[in-house]
Amino acid sequence: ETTYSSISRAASKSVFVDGKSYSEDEYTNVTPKILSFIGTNNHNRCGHPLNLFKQRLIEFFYNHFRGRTGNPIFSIYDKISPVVTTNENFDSLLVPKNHPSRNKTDSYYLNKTHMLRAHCTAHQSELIKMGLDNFVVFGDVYRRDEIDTTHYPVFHQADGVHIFTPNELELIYGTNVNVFDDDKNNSNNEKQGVYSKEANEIVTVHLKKTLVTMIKNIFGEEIEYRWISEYFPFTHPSFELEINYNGQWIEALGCGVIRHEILKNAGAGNRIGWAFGLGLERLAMSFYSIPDIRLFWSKDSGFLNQFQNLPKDGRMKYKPISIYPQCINDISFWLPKEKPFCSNDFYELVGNYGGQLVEQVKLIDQFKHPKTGNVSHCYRIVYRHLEKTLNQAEVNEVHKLIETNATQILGVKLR
Ligand code: FA5
Ligand code: MG
Repeated sequence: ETTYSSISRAASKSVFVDGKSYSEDEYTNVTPKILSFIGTNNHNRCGHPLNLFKQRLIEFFYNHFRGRTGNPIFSIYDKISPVVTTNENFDSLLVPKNHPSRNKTDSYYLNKTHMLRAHCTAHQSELIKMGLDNFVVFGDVYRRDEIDTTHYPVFHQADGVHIFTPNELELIYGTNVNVFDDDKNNSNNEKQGVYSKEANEIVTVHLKKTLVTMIKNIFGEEIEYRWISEYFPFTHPSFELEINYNGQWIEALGCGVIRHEILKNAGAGNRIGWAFGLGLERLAMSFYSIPDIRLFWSKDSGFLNQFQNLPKDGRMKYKPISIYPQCINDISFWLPKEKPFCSNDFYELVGNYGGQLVEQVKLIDQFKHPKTGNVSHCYRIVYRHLEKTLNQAEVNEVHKLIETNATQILGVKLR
């Protein structure tokens, strides 16, 4: 990393991201590799498991929170640039000047004032300043971290905020609630000094109930979960929600009652509210049984294809793809005129004769001859062995078998 980035730094003196330039200084530690992830936006790519999972979360927030006229009250943001100021990522959230997350060893800096967001919470203050009370921000976040099956230097988060109107608190509580405490110094493990015991209780219970409902809504009623007390500079009290997946507890999200000072600085000093931040990969990995976080970056069609035709509310168990390379062979034929032909028959035949070697089959082209009216289909068959590298000769043998049987059984004529 050191040599690579110092070479590029010596050559340019500026970092370019999204058409903007940032002059380098002693803080600059982004690498070309890290910068190359920006703009990929897996969470916005149709058919990507992160996108499917994001849609489930959006659906939950739209349906669960509705205004008096039945309209969804949460707004969704998923196209905010990951380049933020250190003020947005840290100061606006009351992160102390000496907090370890500010270190160059932990975060990616463009320079002293600009960085790649380390969490989506970086946008909280700005959005509240804009007058928003209910929103969820989806985005890619960047942290200097090791790479293993559950950690990657780029991952995605969803950050939600819900700020209560006085009317809403009253509706929940049944009677008028004082948001603030008469004794401002009355802070303890359970609450911030400024807020009243009742308001703090209502918001904490509402927060936990919402997030558990969200998790159950996605994973099913049976999902096992537990709350853990946590610390974040920007919330108090703070919690972490863990879910049990295959006997293992995984950290799904962090949350808490927003620090009053943040609301005050953003022009909402007369209010109380909650916030949470969750890791999209972590939850999507459990949901779809994806064993390795690196797979989210896979360009291998064996990975992405499995999610391609999945309905938005569908759940599936990811089938591990082999590490061995694919062999791709196409087959084209004229359909029989004398009997009906259906693609599923061909898929089944390919399965019968190709067996375990076939990873995917798909119709990639069809053509109707303008004069004869004959119809031809072209299918792409992707072969891949689970335990070894296939050679073309082996594949050809199976492919030949499929051709012969398609001719005999289905009555097609090879082109
Ligand atoms: C945060 O990032 C806080 N901003 C969350 C928050 C927001 C708390 C609002 C309170 C209010 P944390 O660093 O724990 O917290 O990350 C949040 C979630 O992101 C984790 O629960 C986990 O699901 C996911 N996550 C964290 N680190 C990684 C990683 N290296 N790879 C994949 N997912 C990760
Ligand atoms: Mg955490």
